[in-house]
Amino acid sequence: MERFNSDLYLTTSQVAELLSVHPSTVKRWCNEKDLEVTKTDGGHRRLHLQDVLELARERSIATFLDPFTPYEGHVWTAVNQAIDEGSYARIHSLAMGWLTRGQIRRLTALFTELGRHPGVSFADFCDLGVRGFMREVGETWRAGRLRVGEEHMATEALIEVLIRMREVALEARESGESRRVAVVGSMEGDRHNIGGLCVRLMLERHGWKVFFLGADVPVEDFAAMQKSRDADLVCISFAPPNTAADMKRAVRILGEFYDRAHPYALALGGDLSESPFLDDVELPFRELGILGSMRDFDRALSEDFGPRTPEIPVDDVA
Ligand code: B12
Repeated sequence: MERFNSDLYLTTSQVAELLSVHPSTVKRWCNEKDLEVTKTDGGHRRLHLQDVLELARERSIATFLDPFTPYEGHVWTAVNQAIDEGSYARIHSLAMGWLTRGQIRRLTALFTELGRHPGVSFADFCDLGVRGFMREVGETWRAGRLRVGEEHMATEALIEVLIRMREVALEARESGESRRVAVVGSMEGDRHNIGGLCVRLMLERHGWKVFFLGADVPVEDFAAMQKSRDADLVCISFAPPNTAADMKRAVRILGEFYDRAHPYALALGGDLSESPFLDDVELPFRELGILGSMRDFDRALSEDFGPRTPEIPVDDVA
């Protein structure tokens, strides 16, 4: 019985999902002895991952584990731990191992497959998967156990993953619908742009049209782009060396440029240890606030925006 606790024994529905076939097909394979079946004490069928993958190879059925040979078992366990327990520790340790051994294609494939897995929300993928891993990369670099070049390889790999995911998302989207417009970028002086890429993709998944300005964008340019594109939302990502004071300065400058003929909402976010108190700043914008995660942003986009463009009554702006 003990061996059925192993993560590598799959139920028939897990096999069906992995191979993208109907569960009745898996049962037929079991009955016809194409797959070796082991039964639990309760009489339920269990199939070993390696047997399943062997059958898939014989029948030219692709699975998301194909790029990871011979580590399919490790990836299967890590992905399931992320989905079932919300723990990305195994994903991160696999990714870190491949990074330090220079196996960047595997690292890229791991995050690509994780990002497109139906059991992983895009918000969790960003907050727990990408941010969690990059934090570990940053800490390992600071501890002197990772070279700058390796940190850069990790960054480039994750940027590639986010761009690939975007292409798939854009292809899948119906064109012609009326869309709300957002301007997204990182604060001037800040060269970190993965957070901004997450924001762009989250908005596009919510059906927004996004003007992505990249990193190190002068605050005045956010204001100018908002006006020229008549954007409904401006999103600015913040990370060190910027501080809470820089965030406050950005809000003040945007307030000075605010034109009530072009109302918009403002969302600030990113990796700042302390957030400024904005209570004492006059805010003409409809504020989405300072959001620490994609999960919060996802919720704010669904709840606060509803189906239509936000409008600020002129009286509230004066
Ligand atoms: C990659 C990286 C770099 C790369 C960036 C490349 C690139 N193209 O982005 C490079 C090498 C350029 C770099 C440079 C520097 N870096 Co750096 N960097 C990192 C690292 C390892 C990862 C950052 C990252 O991509 N995270 C992943 C993203 C997804 O996370 P995130 O930005 O937090 O975004 C998430 C949320 O915050 C939120 N979010 C973000 N933006 C927004 C916006 C909105 C609107 C919303 C709603 C949400 C939201 O959603 C995202 C998903 O969860 C971090 C380590 C860490 N702890 O993060 C250090 C880190 C941030 N860097 C650090 C430092 C010190 C620097 C440098 C000063 C180093 C130097 N001496 O030159 C320079 C600064 C350069 C500059 N002017 O910006 C320190 C900061 C320490 C501190 N608190 O002061 C860190 C923490 C590393 C460390 N452990 O010491 N860095």
